[in-house]
Amino acid sequence: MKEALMRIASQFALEGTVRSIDPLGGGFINDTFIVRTSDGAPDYILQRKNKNIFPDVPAMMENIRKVSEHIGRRVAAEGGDPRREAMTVVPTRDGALCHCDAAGEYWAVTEFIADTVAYDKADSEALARKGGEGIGRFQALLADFDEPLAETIKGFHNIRHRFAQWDEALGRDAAGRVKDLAEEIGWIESRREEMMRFWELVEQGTIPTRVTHNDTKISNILFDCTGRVLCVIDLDTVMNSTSLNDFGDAIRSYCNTGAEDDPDLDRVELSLPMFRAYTEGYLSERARQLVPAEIDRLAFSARYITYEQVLRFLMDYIDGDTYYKTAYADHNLVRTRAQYKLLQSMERQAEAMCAVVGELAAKYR
Ligand code: GN1
Ligand code: MG
Repeated sequence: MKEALMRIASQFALEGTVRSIDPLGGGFINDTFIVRTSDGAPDYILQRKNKNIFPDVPAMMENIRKVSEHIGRRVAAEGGDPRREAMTVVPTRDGALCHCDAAGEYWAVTEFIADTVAYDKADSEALARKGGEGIGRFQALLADFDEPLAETIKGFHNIRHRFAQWDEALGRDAAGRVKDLAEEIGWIESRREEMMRFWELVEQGTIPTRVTHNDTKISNILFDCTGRVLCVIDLDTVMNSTSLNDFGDAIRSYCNTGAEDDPDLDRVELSLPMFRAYTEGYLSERARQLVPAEIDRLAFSARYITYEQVLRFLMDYIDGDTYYKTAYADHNLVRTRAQYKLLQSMERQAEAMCAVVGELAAKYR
């Protein structure tokens, strides 16, 4: 393994001499390694990209390069350090953005940003506010990005596309589980129209399409040692969609008082103080650039993304657990129920969430 990794690393235009390569983090999708070098050169992140999830890795890397270079230029223009406040994609010695090995696996390298702090969970309002500022700033830095981006996962947060997959999954009933899921399937079907109405606003252009990150959990933000947001990482799913999805997915992960897969549903609620904190951070960076149609649906977007997550977990359960890694037999069903509990909590607090958005949007306009 070690030698194989060394051989792969040697394909890339790294500075210095490679000292060691070790596994890093516990991502669900890619395999990640840290490459340590000597001679004062930077260290690097080496990743095997999951080609089952990302069918076109070169196109994905091209997205990441374009977006990172754009952020880097904006940071430099503001007097910041693009090597710390933006990702840097390191090409292969032939100038390609990824390397395909003999087994057909795709590898890519970015510079490691040293002396940073990252969090697994947003456990305070102060941190939630900073996370909101981080994603708000990320979107703001990309507001003038006008190059085409590849759609690396088709219809990722497009509920019309998800319903087409859903209908197929129900028809296939690959694992023979549909007969036991009448109640859970009803959760999806009873909200189908409401969700389509939101998505039609995106399709009609009433809600604009922008550059979106699509995985806005707190662990994808690097902070510096003083606690300042430095850089948003994990750009694998950068695409064009509505910024509301990035907001909604952050709320889904930051504001849940329980775990995403909490077996104890009493622990799962939407925390309104955390919602306020994230929203305040986000709108402090973004309120002036959003159109009224976006502000008006900001609170709803949290329900939209949480609903989509219920659908995706349940669909994977129906398919026989082929997409998400699972830790035990009914994991996807437990995740489905926990996310549904969160959705219900958001529905109950919908009015209060809208009031928070209204108040903070007025404050930062
Ligand atoms: C996947 O593995 P992770 O946490 O980066 C998924 C997200 C889901 C999330 C649910 C490419 O992300 O969309 O919200 O699991 N990413 C992909 O935990 O499908
Ligand atoms: Mg991710």
